[in-house]
Amino acid sequence: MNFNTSEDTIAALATPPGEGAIAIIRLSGRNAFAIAGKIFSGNILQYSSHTAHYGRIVDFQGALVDSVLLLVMKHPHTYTGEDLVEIHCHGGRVVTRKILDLLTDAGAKIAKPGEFTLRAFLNGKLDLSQAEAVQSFISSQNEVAMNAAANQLEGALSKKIESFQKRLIETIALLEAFIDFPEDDLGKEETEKAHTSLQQIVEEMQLLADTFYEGKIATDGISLCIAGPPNVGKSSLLNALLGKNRAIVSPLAGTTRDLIEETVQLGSLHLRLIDTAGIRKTKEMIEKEGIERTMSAMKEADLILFVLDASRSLTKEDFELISSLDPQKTLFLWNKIDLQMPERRFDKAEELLISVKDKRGLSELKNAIEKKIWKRGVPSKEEIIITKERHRKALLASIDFCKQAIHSCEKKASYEFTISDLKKSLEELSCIIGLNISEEILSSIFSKFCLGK
Ligand SMILES: Nc1nc2c(ncn2[C@@H]2O[C@H](COP(=O)(O)OP(=O)(O)O)[C@@H](O)[C@H]2O)c(=O)[nH]1
Ligand SMILES: [Mg+2]
Repeated sequence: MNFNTSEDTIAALATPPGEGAIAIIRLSGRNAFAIAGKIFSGNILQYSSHTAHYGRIVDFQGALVDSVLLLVMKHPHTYTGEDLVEIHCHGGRVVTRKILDLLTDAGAKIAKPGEFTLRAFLNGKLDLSQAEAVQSFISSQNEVAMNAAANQLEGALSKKIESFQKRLIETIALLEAFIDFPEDDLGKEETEKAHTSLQQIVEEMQLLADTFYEGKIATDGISLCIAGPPNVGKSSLLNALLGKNRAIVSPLAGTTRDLIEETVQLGSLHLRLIDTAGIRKTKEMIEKEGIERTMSAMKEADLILFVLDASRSLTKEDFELISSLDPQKTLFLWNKIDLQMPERRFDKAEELLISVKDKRGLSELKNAIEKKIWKRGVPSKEEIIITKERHRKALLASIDFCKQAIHSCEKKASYEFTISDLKKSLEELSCIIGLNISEEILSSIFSKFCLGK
């Protein structure tokens, strides 16, 4: 995707399209004031920065289009770092279209998705990881994702990356000094200092890279598959977790045949819940296909809630199935304890006693799901967690180069090799905050933004 050149003044609707109390149209670039001035009743060029003005938008024949509030913000203290105008008009499809048409007729270009933020990045208002955080913040589905994005937007991730860089640069400087003055032999103590420092950096970078586990859960959510034999209350449980009657519940075995998927927010988790066909031997074609789908849904799921009926004994088939499950990603639920407590329990597996009918054990179930997923606990508000695969890859590459540097340090190879590896490690970190970044990568990042941002 090609963005407009920085010579262009860009315009876009910054609020969601459709009907609303107000809509905001943004205009950014060197001619923003002149262009807006062509269709606004007031004299924009005379306004002071960061002031709001009530006036009329008129077409080129002088006919009234809308009464609006117009915000004037002069560069460099603006979101994009350029002159910026916001037109707060009535939130209708036709009126916003009309104003945008007038702006383009007056010389503005329509902005591509993410183009305002791209300009903010290019003008040094935000670094790349902060710019990426803008979209993550807007699209976050839960508080953990929102906090992670907020920290990143505030520059916490950038600061952390910069601190790694600073320490790498210090080590490079130490080694370079030795190359420049080889007669001053780098003492054993100093070599050890460099070695320890690099090892510490690697450890800390690895810890940060590992937070991608939490980051992915927060941003992508998790898939949770409800499975088990027929008639144990799987669909009833789905409905209870959703708080609505989504799936058909019936005393007849084999009622649910296809997968039923719904998303729901459960505490700190964004869940994709999947109800499945009960697993049993059957000759019936459709049910058979349903059971195959159950099996693949179980394989793909992050977590399986394996439901059993506490009021009936387990069959040989049930046992076979249970022993084939991965205990790492399975919670066993004995349902219908309103009828009877289960006869037997498993030795090592995690099990819970519930009654969907009486709503017993459901809040314990929610806690158990959260605990099972957030293996290290729910991330705190201040915690810096990475949420982008791009960042994780760059960190891992940086770690690899750093490890190579440590290795050549240990082998007492020439310091040139160590320095060269450390510089590569540094470059990988730079990519995260947006130095050394190709246009292609920039384009792929910003094109995922919503329009007008
Ligand atoms: N007594 C009792 N019956 C339940 C409970 N949960 C579900 N049922 C009943 O068990 C039958 C099968 O439920 P359903 O959700 O369709 O099971 P599925 O085949 O596993 O999806 C229905 O008649 C439900 O009303 C429970 O906790 N206690
Ligand atoms: Mg069912």
